[in-house]
Amino acid sequence: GNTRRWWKESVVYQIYPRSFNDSNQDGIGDIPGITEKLDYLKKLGVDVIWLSPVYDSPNDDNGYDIRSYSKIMDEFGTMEDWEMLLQEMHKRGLKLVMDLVVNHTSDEHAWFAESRSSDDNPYRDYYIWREGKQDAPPNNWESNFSGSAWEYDEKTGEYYLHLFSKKQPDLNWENESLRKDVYSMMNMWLDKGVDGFRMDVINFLSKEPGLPDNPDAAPGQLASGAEFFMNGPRMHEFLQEMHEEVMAGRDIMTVGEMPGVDEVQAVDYTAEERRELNMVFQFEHVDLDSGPEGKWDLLPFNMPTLRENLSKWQYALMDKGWNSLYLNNHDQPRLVSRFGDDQTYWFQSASMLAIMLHMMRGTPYIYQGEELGMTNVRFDSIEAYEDIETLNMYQEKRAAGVSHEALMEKIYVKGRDNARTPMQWDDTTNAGFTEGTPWLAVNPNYSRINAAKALADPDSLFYVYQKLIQLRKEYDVIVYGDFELIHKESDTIFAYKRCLDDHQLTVFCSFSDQESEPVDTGEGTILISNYKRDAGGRITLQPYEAVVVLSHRS
Ligand code: TEU
Ligand code: CA
Repeated sequence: GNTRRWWKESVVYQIYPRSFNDSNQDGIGDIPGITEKLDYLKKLGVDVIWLSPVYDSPNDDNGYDIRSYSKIMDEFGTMEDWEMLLQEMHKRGLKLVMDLVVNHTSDEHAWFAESRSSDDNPYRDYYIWREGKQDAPPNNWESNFSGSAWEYDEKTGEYYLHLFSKKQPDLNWENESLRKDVYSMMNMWLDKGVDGFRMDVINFLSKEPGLPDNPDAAPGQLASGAEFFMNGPRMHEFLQEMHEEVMAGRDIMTVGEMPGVDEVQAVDYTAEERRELNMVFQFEHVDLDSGPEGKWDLLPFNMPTLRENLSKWQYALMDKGWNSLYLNNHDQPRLVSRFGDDQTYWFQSASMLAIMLHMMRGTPYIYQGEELGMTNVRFDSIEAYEDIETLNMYQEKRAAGVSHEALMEKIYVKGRDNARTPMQWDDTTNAGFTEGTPWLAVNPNYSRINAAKALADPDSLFYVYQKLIQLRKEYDVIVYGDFELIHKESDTIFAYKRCLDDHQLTVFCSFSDQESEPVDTGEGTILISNYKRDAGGRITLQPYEAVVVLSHRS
C-alpha cells in the first residue's frame, strides 16, 4: 500500500564483510574496515546497510554457518568493534540491518553438539533427525550444495537434514523451545540497537511433515525437495509468531530471502495487516537464465522475459505488500556482466540498469561494488575459487566426466565468487583492499574500475547512483507512484510510467547496442539520463540509453 514508511523511502547497501575492506592487513575484510568507509557510503547517500553475517563461524559457507549467534567472528573483530560501527553509523543517520540465519546453524554450534550427543538429549529435537532406509538416507532430497541433503551420524546411527552443506544442519522449527530461543536472540540484537533483519532462506523453515521423497526422481537418484520445504504449511504461523514476539512495537525493517516464492505468496508475506514481513527477496528474475537443471544449466539472457517478470511483480504488489528491487547480491553474478555489456558499453549499460531498477516501485538494494560497475571475473584455475557451492559442483561434475573447460565456462557466468572478489578501492596493489594476501584474488580489472577513479570523475557511475538516491528523497512519485508498463511491443526497450497525484515519470531504457527506432517520451523535464540528454519528446535512444522524464498531469 501507500502508507508512508521509512524503509520504503530508503536505499539499502549490502556489505559482504569478508570482501569489503581489510583494516589489519590479514587479507580478510573486517568490521573496523567497514567503519573506515562510512563516509564513502554517506557520500553515496544510502540510508541503510545490510551486513552479511558477522557472527562467529567456522566459515564453511563464509558466515552463513553460524557457530554462535552472540559472538562476532574473530577474523572480523570484536563486539566492541561492532558496537563502534553501529555507533558511528547512527551518528551519521545510517541504519543497520543484520543478517539472520535461522534455517540452519553450523554443525559446530553448541545446540548441535548437544543434539548429536544422544537421542534423548534435550536439544535432540532442535535439528531434524531421521532413521535411514536400509542403507540409504531417509529421502531422496538433494542438497543445494550438491550430494544428499542427509548426513549419517555414527554416534546415534541416524541422519540429520542439511539443505545446504553438511556443516549447516537444518533447525527444527516444529520445536517450540528452539523458536523461543531464536526470538530471544533476535530481541537481544534489537536491544543492542540494530534496525532490522535480512532473513536467510526464511521460507524454508516449515517442512512438510513426513519429509516425502520427490516423486519425480528416478530410483536411486537425488532430486530437489523444494516443494516440500519451500513455503511449507506452518510458514505464515511461524512468521506471525515471530512478529508478535519480536517485531511488534518496534519500528524496524525486515526482508525475507525467499527462493521459490511467487507474487501471490509474496503479497501474503508482505501485506502489512498480516503482520509478517516488510519485503521479500524473490528469485524469479534471477532464475530466468537458468534451465530445468538449475542454475548451472545456462540459458541466454532475454530482455522481454525480464521485463515481463519484473512488471508482473510491480503490478502484483502495487496495492498490497511491497517489493524489494535488486539485480545482484553476494550469490549472484555482477549485473553489468549478466544483463548489460561489461565491455564496449560498460558505463552505458551499468547506468541504464541502475536507472531501470531504481525508478521502479519498491526498495532498491545496491550490492557493494555495483556503484563502481564491478564485473564478473575469470580465474583460469579452479584452485583460485573459494565458494563451496562452486567447488562442490565442480568436483561432482568432474567426477561424472564433464570437462574442466565446460565447467569453468559455467562458473564464469554463474559462480558466486563473481560477486565476492574484493572491493576495488583504488589502483594500488590488491585494489587497496588489503596490503596482505587477499582471501580471494582481486579482479584484474581494478586499475580501470575502482572507487578512487570513480570519485574523481563527475560523470562516473558512482554519481549516477548518488543522483538516483537523491532523486528518491526529492520525488514521492519515485517511491509511491503507481506503475504502468508501456511500449510493450518492443524487443529491446523496457519502458514504464509511474504516477502519483499530478506527477508522472516516464522511463525509457534501451537494452540494445544499436540506436532505437524513434520513441516518444512525452514533454517534460529530464530527471536523469545516461547520455546528457536535455529534452524528451520524439527521440532516438542511443545504445543502452536510459532517460527519465518528469511531467505534470492536469
Ligand atoms: O542463499 C539461499 C539460496 O537459495 C542460495 O543457495 C542461492 O540459491 C544460491 O546461492 C544461488 O547460487 C542464502 C545465502 O544468501 C547464501 O549465501 C547461503 O549460502 C545460503 O543461504 C545458505 O545459508
Ligand atoms: Ca582483516
